[in-house]
Amino acid sequence: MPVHPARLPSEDEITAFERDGAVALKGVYQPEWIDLLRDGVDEAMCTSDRYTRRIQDEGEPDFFTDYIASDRVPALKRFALEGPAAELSAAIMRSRRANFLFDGIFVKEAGVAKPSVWHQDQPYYCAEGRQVVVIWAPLDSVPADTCLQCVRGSHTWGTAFRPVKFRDGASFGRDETHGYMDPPDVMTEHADKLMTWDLEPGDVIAFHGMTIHGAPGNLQKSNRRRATNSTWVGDDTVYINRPGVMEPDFPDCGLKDGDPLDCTRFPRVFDAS
Ligand SMILES: O=C(O)CCC(=O)C(=O)O
Repeated sequence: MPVHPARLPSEDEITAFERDGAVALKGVYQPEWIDLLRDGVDEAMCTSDRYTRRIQDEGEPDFFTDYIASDRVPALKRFALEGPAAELSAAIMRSRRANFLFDGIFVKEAGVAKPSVWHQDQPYYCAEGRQVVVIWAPLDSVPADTCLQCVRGSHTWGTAFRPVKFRDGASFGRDETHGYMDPPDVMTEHADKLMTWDLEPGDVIAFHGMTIHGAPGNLQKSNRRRATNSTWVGDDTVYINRPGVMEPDFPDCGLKDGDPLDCTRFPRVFDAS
């Protein structure tokens, strides 16, 4: 079994997550797990795999992103399988179990102006269901003007938006003809619904897989903005093969549409039953 988080979410926090699609949970990852994640990110940044990207706009430092780095970095694998995220995720989803889907790394060096595009996560990948939570964890102090931002209530809109590539906004081959709408112009249409937070290492944002979110650049003078996320699914969530290219994709997972996301590729890390 994985370790317990430093604390579990309160009933008010779970209700806020259900209502708003995102909630900040302060002080839930113990310092030793933050150290492990920092080591894992350092190692991931020295290596690469099929989802490793170093996005560099003219004259700017790198915006490093990666998915499933836990496949090649033991510290990240250990965090996923033994760390505090699994039980936290089950609690926030009100699920008996939490299966680990994959993890992500998002490092914006000081001076990276590039924003992380507005998007929902689920339309990128193979999870269909209501119990999907992403736990976004900063590894540095993050002021609200640099932090992840979430559009309050957008997980309840009943609309899947067309996923686009962070680097250049290119399509993954899913659009309106497949039921994926053009993403809204958040800053003009939904600026009044933006939620963001001042966070310290150990705090996380738990957001729903259908919540629209994005992040500004890191215009701090010298502070890096390192963050990892991990995506978890619960009892009601199943595999879906989406049209076009999925990211990340798991071609060898052996699942077909409607199968529970509960197998070696997507291990059941927490189980309260
Ligand atoms: O940290 C970022 O800049 C973006 C994170 C993100 O989009 C995610 O966690 O899904």
